Amino acid sequence: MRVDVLTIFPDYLSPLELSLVGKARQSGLLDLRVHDLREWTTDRHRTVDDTPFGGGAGMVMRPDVWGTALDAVLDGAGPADDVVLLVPTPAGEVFTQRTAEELAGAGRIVIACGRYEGIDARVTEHYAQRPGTTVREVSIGDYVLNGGEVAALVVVEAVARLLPGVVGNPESLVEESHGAAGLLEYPNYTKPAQWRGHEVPEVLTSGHHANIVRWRRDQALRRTAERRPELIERLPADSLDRADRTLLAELGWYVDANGPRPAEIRTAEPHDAAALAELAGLTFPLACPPTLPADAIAEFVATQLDEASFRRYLADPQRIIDVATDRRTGELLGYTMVVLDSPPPTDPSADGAAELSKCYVRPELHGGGIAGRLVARSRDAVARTGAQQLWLGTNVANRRARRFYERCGFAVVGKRRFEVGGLPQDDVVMSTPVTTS
Ligand code: JF5
Repeated sequence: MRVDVLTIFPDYLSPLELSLVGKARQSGLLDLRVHDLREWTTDRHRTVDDTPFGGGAGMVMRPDVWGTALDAVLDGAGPADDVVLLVPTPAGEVFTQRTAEELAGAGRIVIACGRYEGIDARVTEHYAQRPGTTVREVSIGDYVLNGGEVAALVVVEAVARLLPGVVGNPESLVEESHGAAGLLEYPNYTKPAQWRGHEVPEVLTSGHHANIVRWRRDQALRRTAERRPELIERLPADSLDRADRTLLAELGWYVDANGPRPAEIRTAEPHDAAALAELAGLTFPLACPPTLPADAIAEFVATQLDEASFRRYLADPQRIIDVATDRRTGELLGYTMVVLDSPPPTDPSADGAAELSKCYVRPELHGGGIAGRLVARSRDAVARTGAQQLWLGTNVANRRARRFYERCGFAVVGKRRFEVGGLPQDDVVMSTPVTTS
């Protein structure tokens, strides 16, 4: 690949003689040429800049000097079509790994390093019209440098290491492109196993490969959520497995069809009554066995899960309702309702038992970790009341619910009959001890 850099400080690019890029040049994989812009000046002072039209501070680089220089370099050796004219500027599109990959596939690159307040805007306008040429103004980050040279170093290094044969072990590029699947890298460790009192995470020395893969994935997700939450929002939903979703839920995210979104878990408020009734009406029928007639379900929904009922539940000091909502839109995603001082039918004399009477999440969000967070929050709230156990009843036929509650620490302790619309239903009773943490 041919790369030309134009600058008034050619020495600034001498690091490109070193290391991997230097080797790529020596081996002929990279034909990199650095030119002094002042070679194309015509006046005694070798002037490259002038005062800005319209006034203001600083100087602007003259288009005539740049035009002569760029014509000479572009019409020199190297492919004439498929040229990218790259102009580093804080006002450019963000330079990313994707940009580097695109540039690695270009025929040739010419980098124009501006100084002062930048280059007269007609230069990019002009070369954008040149056949076979693409102009890209790129920013390497939201900060200001004195000139484009350091950005040029960044671009050349990022592109050169993608050229075939430049990186010794192409495996490391493959590993990276997994990381480039949108997460920050997990932390790395090597010997010694103990250093200044800091240990290597035990899982990495366990030899348990699957656990190591999972741990690294968790670390990558945690780091990304903490440092670059905007990257979390760009993860495709189908790239996230159940363990990812459970972890993301702990970190305050839920996953819908479009990918992760910030969630909020909070105590329900009176204004939630209508949304709670709407979600209850939607989700309750889905938890009923197929043998239950629709009118029995409808009657239960109309009398126990309507807005007025939820208003009463919300006002009842014996009930704790928690909700999960989309942090941006406020949309209700799921809810739990606990009834305090409600002993399980399997142990009617149990003192200080609380009932998890509702736990529902929008069906399209099932498996997204929201229900687990809601149950954890309900359990904490119950623990603060001093209750010893939390129990629930769920239809015997609802295996999915039973498996979920088991993962939450509930165990089956017996059975009960539960009336829906006047028809007795068989429920399993499950319970979990509640301890103050
Ligand atoms: C430059 C006008 C170019 O400062 C930068 C830069 C920051 N992020 N990416 C590039 O480039 C030098 C400064 C002022 C034009």
